[in-house]
Amino acid sequence: PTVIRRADYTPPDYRVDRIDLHVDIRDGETIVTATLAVVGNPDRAANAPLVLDGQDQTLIYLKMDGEDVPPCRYVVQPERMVVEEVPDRALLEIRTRIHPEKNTALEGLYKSGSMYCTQCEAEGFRRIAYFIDRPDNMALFTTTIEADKASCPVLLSNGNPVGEGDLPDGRHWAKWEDPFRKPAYLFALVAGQLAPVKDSFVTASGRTVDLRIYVEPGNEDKCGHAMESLKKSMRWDEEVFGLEYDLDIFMIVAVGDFNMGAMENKGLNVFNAKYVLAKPDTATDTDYQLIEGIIAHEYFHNWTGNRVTCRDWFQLSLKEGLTVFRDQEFSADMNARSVKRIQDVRGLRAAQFPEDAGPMAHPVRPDSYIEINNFYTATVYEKGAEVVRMYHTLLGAEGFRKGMDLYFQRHDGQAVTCEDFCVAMEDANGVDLTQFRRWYEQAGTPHVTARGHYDAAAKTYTLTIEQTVPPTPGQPEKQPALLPMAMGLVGSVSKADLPLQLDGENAAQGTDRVLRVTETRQSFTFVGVEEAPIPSLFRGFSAPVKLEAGYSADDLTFLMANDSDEFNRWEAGQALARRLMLDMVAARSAGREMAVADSFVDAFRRVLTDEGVDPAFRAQALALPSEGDLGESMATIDVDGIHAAREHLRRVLAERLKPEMTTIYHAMAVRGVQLDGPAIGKRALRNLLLGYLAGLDADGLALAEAQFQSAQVMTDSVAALVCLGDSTDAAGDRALAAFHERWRGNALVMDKWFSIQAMSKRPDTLSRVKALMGDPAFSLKNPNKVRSLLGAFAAGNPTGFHAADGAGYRFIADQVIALDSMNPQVASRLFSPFARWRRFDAARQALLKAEIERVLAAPGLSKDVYEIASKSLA
Ligand code: HT7
Ligand code: ZN
Repeated sequence: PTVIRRADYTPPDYRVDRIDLHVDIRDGETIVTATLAVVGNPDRAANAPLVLDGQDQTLIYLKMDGEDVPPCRYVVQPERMVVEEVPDRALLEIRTRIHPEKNTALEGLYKSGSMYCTQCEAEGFRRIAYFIDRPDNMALFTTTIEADKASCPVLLSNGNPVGEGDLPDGRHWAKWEDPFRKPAYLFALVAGQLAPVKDSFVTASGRTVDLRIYVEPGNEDKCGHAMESLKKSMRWDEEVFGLEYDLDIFMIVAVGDFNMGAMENKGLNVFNAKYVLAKPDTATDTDYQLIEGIIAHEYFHNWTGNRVTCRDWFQLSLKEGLTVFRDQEFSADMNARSVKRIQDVRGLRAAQFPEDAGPMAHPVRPDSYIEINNFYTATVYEKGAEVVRMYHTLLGAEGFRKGMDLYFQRHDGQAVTCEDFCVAMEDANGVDLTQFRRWYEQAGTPHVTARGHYDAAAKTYTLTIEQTVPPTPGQPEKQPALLPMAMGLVGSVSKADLPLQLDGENAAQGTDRVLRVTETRQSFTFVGVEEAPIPSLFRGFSAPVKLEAGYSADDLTFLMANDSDEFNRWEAGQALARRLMLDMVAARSAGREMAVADSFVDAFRRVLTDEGVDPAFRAQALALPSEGDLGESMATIDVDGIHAAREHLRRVLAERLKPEMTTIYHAMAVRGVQLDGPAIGKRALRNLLLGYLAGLDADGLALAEAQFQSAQVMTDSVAALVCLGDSTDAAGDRALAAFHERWRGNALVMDKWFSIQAMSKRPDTLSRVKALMGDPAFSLKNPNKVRSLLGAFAAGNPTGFHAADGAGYRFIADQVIALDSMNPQVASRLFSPFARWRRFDAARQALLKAEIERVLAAPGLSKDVYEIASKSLA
């Protein structure tokens, strides 16, 4: 397969200025007639042909300026059509036949249930019509949809509705016009039996926007939260960034079959139903928060992505990193800020750090790809958001806003680059960000060590920071990154933040400041330091680095209790727990007892019982680092050792703190159905404690069974079912059967039932997962089902997937091969855990490698899976 390189970017020889689409949907086939107004680039070579992207279409005819184009002037290849002798301006009319009913890849036009819908990012439009399908071709679109009126009463596309009417034979049509130029990846079309939930929003300038959420009839009562989230997002973007919505109508459609979470098509967002539909008895608190965040994310794309888009797909983080940062800030403003930050950093560490340390490591702005769908990664999204956050940290909220304003002023209506964004930030603030650009260029998570020295006589404190960026594929040598380090010094006696005055400064500048770390080794000397401090570094996780600060266990316990930065209080607790568990893993592997220090239990007790601390924060602080997190800290991941150590520590904590845990479990009960922040926080703490207690003894399991039976909200039901599903007691199967009986008609709730079983700690989980594939609710064709059963097993059940006999590997590799011919995007994601094969012991490495080789040898392998497999072995 061809490697596409960023360095090879050239402007296109032609552009499509306008496209008039006519989509005639019939049972079994759809006829697409596209009229393209094509304009030649004056700089093109004299004989440059017009190359239109297109695949999986049958050409019916091709006309230019009203005349049939003779066959000698064009050639149709599997992925393009090449037309010779196209003048500077031409009107092409291209009619093709496509088969949405047979489209299992869910790219382009496909059927989800009885509904027709589209997914065009990144390169799906070329499966609908021949076109210049690259993001720097921004065209004006009009779309006419024609379909059977009874089976497809609702016909939607981008922009504003401009006409509709009836046709003979029970058919009808609707025409949509989008006044904003856009790349083809933002095109959307929906046709089907859909029920609208309607509302409206008055913009800051007084325009009324119609808001509609379209769902399958019967689901109208599950849209309230999505609609409220949309209105909050619209207001927030006006207030924080001065950005107003620009069309008269904004629509969201929920579909059951979708490769990702949602898609920001102009004026017509298409969503995985999982991120729209919610009622307290069907959706968990986490689902509610995800819906709020994803609705916001897609809405925010209207400016960061749609009005200003990417020049090419290497610039993907321009829109995704920025929009993730915006949705994170929105959610932080709507909920508890530090808890949101903790959740985001947990996510970054769980997915992005391993990616950055493996064979698929790539910069935030990648240099090459084989299949762009493989680059919708944690690096482009989440590390990209950290990069945007660092501008915010370095320039301050005001400076960042100035940069954003200038970015829109310069680039509205354009397809631009990450460099353009950086230049706007520089110019608006009069700063030089040359070194900062390394964050776009270099892959790999910087490793930072910090050491401090207090001179009591001179009252100085010297902090020495060293950084290295590890080598990654294709990048053996790295330069130091610019690290904004938010920090403070906590007095060891006063337990308060000390004034911060650097040597050479006239006066202290507050007690919390951002230092710019620019060198491989750099020292900062603070003067007037009246007492020995414990440094609190990278507060709020101000740069995406791995920090080793040489803290003693006492230092960490001190910071857990006294750091004024809530994020770093949490961080200190995690570091303490991580250190303890890694010691336990080492002890186990040396044949020694896994000892748990009393001081750790005491520190845990103090957080648990501190009623002055918000329950949501306590829940975060008392959740031990995950097995994946611990593995990241080991040279060779000891799967069984990590599991044994973590489970042992959970049991010891539950044993030693059972009375306190039980009391607080009951005290955190929430009456009835309450969905506000405090109720969510209480449930989070209560359910965390239920996990500890249910893993301990019969009393705990009884609590779980009682909670399962009386639960009034899905959060409590699922939390109890997770505990019961982990147990081999008959109560587990009873609860799973009862849940199935109650919810088997609800696809989204059944996803939870599949996931809980796939991630179960039971020893027979693999055989149960295999059996579940035969459940009538399961289908390999539905991405949500694949993710909830197979994805949850492969990525969320370390001991099951990494079983020493390799049975987990064989099973998932079989499913990847089966899935690849249907849906390469989903197959490739399911396959990704194999990429980390070199991180495990020799026996597992051999087993994993053999499966990667088997997948690579599968006939007709997609580019998607090929890229992951071949890069993993390189
Ligand atoms: N921009 C959207 C990405 C997306 C996507 C990409 C590839 C294949 C299918 C897809 N569905 C959605 C979603 C977002 O980041 O907002
Ligand atoms: Zn996005």
